[in-house]
Amino acid sequence: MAQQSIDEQYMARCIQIATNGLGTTYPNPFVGSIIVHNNQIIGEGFTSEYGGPHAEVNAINSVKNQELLKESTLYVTLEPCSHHGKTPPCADLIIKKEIQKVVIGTLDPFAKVNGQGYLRLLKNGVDVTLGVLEKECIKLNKRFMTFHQKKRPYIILKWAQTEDGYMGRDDVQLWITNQYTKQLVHKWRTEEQAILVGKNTALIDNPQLNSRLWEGNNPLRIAIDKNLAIPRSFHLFDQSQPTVIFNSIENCSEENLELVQLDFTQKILPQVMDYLYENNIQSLIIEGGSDTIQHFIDADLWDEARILSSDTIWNEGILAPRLKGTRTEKHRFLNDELNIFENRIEIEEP
Ligand code: AOF
Ligand code: ZN
Repeated sequence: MAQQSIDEQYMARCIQIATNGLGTTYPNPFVGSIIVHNNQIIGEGFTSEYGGPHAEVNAINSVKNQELLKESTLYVTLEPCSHHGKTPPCADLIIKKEIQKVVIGTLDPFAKVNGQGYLRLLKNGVDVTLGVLEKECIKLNKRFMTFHQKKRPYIILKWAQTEDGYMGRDDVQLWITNQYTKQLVHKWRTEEQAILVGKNTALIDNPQLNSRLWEGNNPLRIAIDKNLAIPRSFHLFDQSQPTVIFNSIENCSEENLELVQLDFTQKILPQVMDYLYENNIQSLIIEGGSDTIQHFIDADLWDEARILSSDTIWNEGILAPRLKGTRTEKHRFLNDELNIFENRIEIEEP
């Protein structure tokens, strides 16, 4: 088999194992790495929880016979780091272990690395191949990449709508989808670093915005509530997880609660983005309501929409948000009996 295709197969395995880290490594990217000796995988690793070892370290440590490293190739989805952060540089470890060949998916846009890990390997005589399955490796860490390139979190819009395009009522909370999709949404919540709703959704639904139906981390809860109208008895204030309320009133904070004052005479979404960037929030899922989501769409502040559509007809209610001029992919979701679709729409970079 041609070397390129062999490299691609091994890189595909790296991508596969990297996803084990999704939702646990923030604000670190989740990376996958394998060690190949004589066409055999002899070690594998993925990024540990935040603060823990990187993928390459875990892959190297998993090799029983460390002597074999000198004759092995290390594959990794992201450029090995070159800086001292919470952990020492992976590039130095690779050099120390005398690994001769390294195959990298894509460069790390983080300012402290940004090509320097790649260069350090080259300068030390390592045979480096760059850009294997590059598109896939960039997509794998779309959150981390977007955060560093656009200086804002990766934004996912999520809503459920009826077949005739309604998503709710302004007085009561109604369910469009079912227990299976609810669980799916909780899984999605474990994957993102923060979750945001507007005031109306908070008032009508009194949401908990946690991941109680799926094993994993809870996201940072965020609400936009100009006049602090959400009652303190609501779930958002139960102190069960860190919560940020953007408002116009005062600046004070309590345990697990941050009241962040914005200037409501100016556009607020850029201010929200600045806050999230400064606080290293790399991904955000927005769960409503319609107006809040529409504001993000109108400001072109989104990367992906996940729309759960059921075959119910309401004939009235609050209209679901409208996306403009984007590529749509429609998937039949769950099984035929449930009649629920997930449309996943992603903005494609030129
Ligand atoms: C790698 N392999 O698996 C990951 C990398 O504070 P630290 O030491 O954990 O470093 C964090 C930075 O390291 C992070 O911003 C990103 O640039 C890189 N992540 N690098 O070689 C990995 N997760
Ligand atoms: Zn590293």
